[in-house]
Amino acid sequence: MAPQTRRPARNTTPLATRVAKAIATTPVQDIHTHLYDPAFGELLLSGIDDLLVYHYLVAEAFRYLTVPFEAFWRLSKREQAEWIWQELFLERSPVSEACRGVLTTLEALGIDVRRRDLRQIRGWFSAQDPRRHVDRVLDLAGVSTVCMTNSPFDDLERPVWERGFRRHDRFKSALRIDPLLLDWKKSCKTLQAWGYKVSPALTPRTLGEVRRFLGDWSRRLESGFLMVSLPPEFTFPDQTEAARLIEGAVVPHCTETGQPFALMPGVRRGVNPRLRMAGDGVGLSRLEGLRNLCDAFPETRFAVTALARENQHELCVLARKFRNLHLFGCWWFLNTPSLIGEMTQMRTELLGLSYTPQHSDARVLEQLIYKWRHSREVIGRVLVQTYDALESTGWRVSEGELRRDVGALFGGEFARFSTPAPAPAAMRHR
Ligand code: RAT
Ligand code: ZN
Repeated sequence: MAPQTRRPARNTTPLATRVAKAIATTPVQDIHTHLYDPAFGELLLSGIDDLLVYHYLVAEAFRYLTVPFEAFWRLSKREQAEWIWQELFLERSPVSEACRGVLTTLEALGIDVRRRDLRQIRGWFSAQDPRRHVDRVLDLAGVSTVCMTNSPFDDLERPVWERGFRRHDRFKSALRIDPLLLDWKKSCKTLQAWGYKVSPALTPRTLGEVRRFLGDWSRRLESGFLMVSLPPEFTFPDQTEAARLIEGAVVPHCTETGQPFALMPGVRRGVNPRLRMAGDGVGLSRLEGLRNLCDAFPETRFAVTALARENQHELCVLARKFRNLHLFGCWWFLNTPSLIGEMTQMRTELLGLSYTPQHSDARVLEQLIYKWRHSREVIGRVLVQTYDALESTGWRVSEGELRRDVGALFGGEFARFSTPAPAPAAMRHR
């Protein structure tokens, strides 16, 4: 872009008000959720019982519950929700982030939380028209689009994709491939059953067939990118099947189709399997593997969110070295106000606006409301400090520039990163 001399007029509105306005009015493209297009029916979780049995809350309820784990799992969803409501909301104050999130959500929907009446809350949800409710929630959350996490290995969602359906234009797709990379023994058999000529040994023919599988599913989902979550020990290059499949099939597929590959390192699955989905933990990741991937495959774009707080600084430095690396979100145990604040400040200081501060990871439709409301509050606070420091140099930021910058953070920058590099002719201007 040619250099410009545009000096914004002096704006007398306080900076905090201008930032708050930009944050509140800029729609978010939520790049990682576990929500489903309404065409998936009951797979799109919604309502107070689903909000209460969220696995973040299950883990917290078991801090206090004394019953055997199995006794809880034998209950119906409704009963589990009642136990959690009793334990986390009535027996003590609901101060944790996940608890407060339920209340932020209810309050935003116009439900009076002061009554503490689960029956009345249930009544409110069952009175909603499901179709209109989806768009209303997305609008209330200030979210323009959500990206689903779609796995061909999921027996509940696969048939829906195979049958085909009319897509909701606000639900995008990412192709999730954890089983393919992390349990090749099993997924090899699954792929064989689906007609791919793969063998347990990762021969060139097998890798070619895995690419064919990825191609078929990328087309079917119209996926924007591929995703995998990884254990802390993952490294690259390596003799593990995951590393060899990434090199021989995933990276070539992503390069060929122009899709980024999102890596989510740091999850230790099943630390306490008795907690089922709530039983996963966190570990410090080795990031050399990521550095080697970025270095070896400069044409492939890697989007990364790591689960350990202690990995965040090294990741920022790595992103300064590799433009094919994009950091996103404060994932899972990091999605709490104090850590979002710390990470957003550090990322802004080290990376400017070239990252995506947050994704929601919502599993229940209405969670979009609190996850984005809470994140917007924290990101807003960090941005006020950031622009305040900037303006103390004498530099002025116009309202349009604030909107532009927030738009970049709320999805614009990820979209730019995800778009294949421009043709060389366009580079002449730089
Ligand atoms: O945050 C979560 O809900 C976790 O259970 C995981 O789904 C995690 O976000 C993931 O995508 O693996
Ligand atoms: Zn997730």
